[in-house]
Amino acid sequence: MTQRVAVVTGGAQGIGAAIARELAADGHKVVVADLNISGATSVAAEIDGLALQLDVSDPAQVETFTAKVLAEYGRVDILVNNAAIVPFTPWAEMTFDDWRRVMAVNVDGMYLMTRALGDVMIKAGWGRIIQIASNTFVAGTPNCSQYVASKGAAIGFVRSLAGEIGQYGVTINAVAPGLTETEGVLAGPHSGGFDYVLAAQAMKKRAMPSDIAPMVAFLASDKGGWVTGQTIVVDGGHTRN
Ligand code: NAD
Ligand code: 4PL
Repeated sequence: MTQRVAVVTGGAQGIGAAIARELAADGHKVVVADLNISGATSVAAEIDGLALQLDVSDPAQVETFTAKVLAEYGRVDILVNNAAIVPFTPWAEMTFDDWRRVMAVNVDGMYLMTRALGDVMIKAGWGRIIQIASNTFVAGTPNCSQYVASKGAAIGFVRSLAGEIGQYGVTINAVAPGLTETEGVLAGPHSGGFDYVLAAQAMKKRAMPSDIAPMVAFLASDKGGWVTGQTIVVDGGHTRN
């Protein structure tokens, strides 16, 4: 395989870390971008990648980040927009601040990163953009309506932008995982959802981050080049559409 430069946001732990490992195993140089620089540094060390601290919701930081990646490698071929806030917020308790923060990271972050790095790919004439969505958009999972709305935004974005950037050799797709055992989920109330989800899944086990990463790597590869504008649900058959 051609060695390419991949950026994985939120790569310090969970699904992002598994994606960083998978892309490195495919031979790519991986930039692990995260708010949590110590976590990003240990993942990057494991895979001979580069760790950079980044808040994807901050336009100035995204600009500096992009300049650093280009100074280091002179190219960016693959972008995985994985960083997100995964809240548990019953509607009765939701404030406008809760709503805005999730939109800032999950939606503005997707815009800013795609604007900055997608434009590099468009100029180069080859690229892969993968947005991590969620099967909550299909299932209508309660207690995180701002999050589900943000994942719907991602799915809409991918559908629309694919038609504009395909002519430059750039694909954009979404991967929609189901409930997956990550540090983030284990630390909060979503961990109480595993029994329900396991009963609904066709495949009877808890999803691990390593169950999600291979689909991302496929979409990032040359072999994935005829797939664009799609949302691939990777949830052990929890939802079926
Ligand atoms: P997690 O909470 O375990 O890890 C998220 C990572 O993103 C952390 O390292 C965190 O520091 C980083 N991050 C958060 N805000 C950031 C910001 N503003 N800038 C840069 N980095 C930031 O999450 P996870 O469970 O691994 O989820 C990863 C992705 O998968 C998310 O997009 C999430 O919505 C999606 N997803 C997760 C599940 C699940 O059940 N775990 C299911 C479906 C979809
Ligand atoms: C099925 O993406 O996909 C809870 C929390 N349950 O974040 C998710 C399911 C959660 C999910 C998700």
